[in-house]
Amino acid sequence: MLGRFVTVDGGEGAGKTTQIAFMRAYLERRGCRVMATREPGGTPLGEEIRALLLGHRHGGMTLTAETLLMFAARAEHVEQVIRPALAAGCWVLCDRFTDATYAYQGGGRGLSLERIAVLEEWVQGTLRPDLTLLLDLPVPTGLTRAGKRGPADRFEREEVEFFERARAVYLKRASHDPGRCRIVDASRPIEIVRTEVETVLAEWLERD
Ligand code: Z5A
Repeated sequence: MLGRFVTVDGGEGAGKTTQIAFMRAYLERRGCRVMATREPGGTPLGEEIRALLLGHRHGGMTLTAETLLMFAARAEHVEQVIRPALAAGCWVLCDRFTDATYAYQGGGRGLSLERIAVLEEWVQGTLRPDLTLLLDLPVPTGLTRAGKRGPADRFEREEVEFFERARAVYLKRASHDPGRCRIVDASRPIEIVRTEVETVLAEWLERD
């Protein structure tokens, strides 16, 4: 069976982690080998970079440094984890990927999308997700969910407008690339979202 690169993206508290656990179980029941991972992170160095990116004491990080750190973690992740797993026939389920850079560093912080595209090309070459599930929900709903988890990290302390701009970029990218992206209404109850996500995966399994 072919490996597939599936990314799950979306705003704060959209339910990415929750749904990836269901997706993993579903695909394994269907006989797939699955590797679940996340960004920023996914490798020992990537997890250290994640701690720098999310850590409170780095509130003054420049946008250039933030973006390059995202891609430094991604470079490790792509070469050490994602490409080898795909080559071994695994379904790779990745909690956030480059759409998040376009949304947060591009939409949220105002970095030019052309600059992000240059880094994407450099770090990933031709690697792009086969399927991206965009878990979309109103920003206040997601922030309320995420807020119940504990102290806010460096991103979670941003203003609502920052997340609204990120959401707009996510939705624009997804609507311009319907072959890759599926927008899932993540404001609905967990089990409803799960059913829709599993239906999408079932369609992809049919393609193999
Ligand atoms: N970032 C970036 O700027 N640029 C990049 O290139 C990348 C990332 C890759 C960390 O990401 C930050 O990195 C992120 C963007 C930035 N910050 N922001 N914003 P992250 O993915 O680790 O952080 P996150 O977005 O804060 O993830 P999260 O809040 O953990 O959300 P989630 O995984 O989507 O949600 P969850 O943990 O599954 O669920 C959250 C809670 O909601 C939990 O209590 C669930 O039980 C509940 N939940 C889930 N689904 C539902 C439904 N359907 N109904 C009701 N309640 C639900």
